[in-house]
Amino acid sequence: MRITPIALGDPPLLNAAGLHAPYCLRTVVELLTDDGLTGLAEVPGSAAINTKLEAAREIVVGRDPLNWHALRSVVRAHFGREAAAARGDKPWDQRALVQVESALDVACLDLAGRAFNVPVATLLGGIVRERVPYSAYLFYKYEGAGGDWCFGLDPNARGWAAARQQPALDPAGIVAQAHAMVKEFGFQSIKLKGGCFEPAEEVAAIKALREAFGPDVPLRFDPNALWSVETSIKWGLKIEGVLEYLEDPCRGQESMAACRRALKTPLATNMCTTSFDDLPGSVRSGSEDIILTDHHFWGGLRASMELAAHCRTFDRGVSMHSNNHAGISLAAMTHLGAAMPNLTYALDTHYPWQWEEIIVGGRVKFEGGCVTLPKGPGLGVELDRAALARAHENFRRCALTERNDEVEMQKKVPGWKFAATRW
Ligand code: GKR
Ligand code: MG
Repeated sequence: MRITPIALGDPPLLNAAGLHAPYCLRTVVELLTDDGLTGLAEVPGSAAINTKLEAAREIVVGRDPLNWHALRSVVRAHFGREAAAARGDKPWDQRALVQVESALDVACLDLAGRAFNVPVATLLGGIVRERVPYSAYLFYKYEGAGGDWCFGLDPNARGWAAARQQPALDPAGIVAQAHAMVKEFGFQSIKLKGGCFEPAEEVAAIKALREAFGPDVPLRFDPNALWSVETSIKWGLKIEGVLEYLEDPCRGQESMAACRRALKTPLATNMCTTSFDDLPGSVRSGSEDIILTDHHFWGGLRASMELAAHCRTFDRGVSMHSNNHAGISLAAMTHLGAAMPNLTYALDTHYPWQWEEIIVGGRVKFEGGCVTLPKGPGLGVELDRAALARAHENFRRCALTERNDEVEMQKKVPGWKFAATRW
């Protein structure tokens, strides 16, 4: 079992918890078998996750990668339970143990696919779509592209690479960003990350997007639970009929349920229903219409398929959440998108915001907003060792040990504080 922490350049993107650092952290996990196969996985990187992955090594090595249930129960017996509340109140999920399960699940599936010469999507039940649609993911941002460019701009950048380093702090900036991203990747749906400015400003940006792209381009908006129930209803009513879904306007299942009773717009979540322990509360309260799966946070691709069955039973839609990621995660997300019959929304991805890659062949191509299921067995991707070494060197040099958007924001706005409910 090899564990390699990496850092990839990331622009100064704003969100409810502050600002992205110049690098985002990921960790690459490789499982090597005694007959020479290597299974890959990629998870969010942090000292807490890496420590747990290291601690898992002694119980993983020597196990059968084809017996997932046995491996998962050994992991659970070793580490104990991780409470749903360990998710925390930030936009991203801060649990660590679930990442160990996710990494092992994906790497074991990659191994099985390679051993039997079939794609991971086949092992998840079969391919229902070869071309998996993704959504544009817009962010308010400061000027800059992140990474090595964090203290300056690349004057030679063209197209999306040039647009990516532009600031976007008002509706015109957001619309310009959307045009550049859609032109480059062909996305057919658009999401705006909110929770950064007063609701009136962000709602104006949504209306500007609607004006610019028309009613046929589905729009999503995600204030990451920074609004009170009253604010959610007040502003939600002003954009009734405009959104495909409104994501986590307010915090917690009961608040989401109250908001849902008042609005016709479907509500989606990656904040109030994020684990199997949360499902009974979701059904009882009726907190959302759509659950955003993310194999990193639900404990792997097979766990996401289990979630999909729950969603089918309880009449929930399924869409997909994303954090910053590289090509191994993109391949895993695409296999899940290819195999899940009821994943009928375009998937979220942060992929356009990065420019580096750690897989052979470099950056993955999007056509018409879609990623075509990779050819080849397993996940269908191979590690580019030289690129992995560079990304690991970035990790060593940037000296980040966890994601802390509040600290990054304080570098720009001294004294800035995260608030669980701001408006
Ligand atoms: O990367 O800033 C970000 C996002 O806000 C991310 O942390 C969230 O987890 O993409 C996310 C979401 O809530 O949909
Ligand atoms: Mg969200």
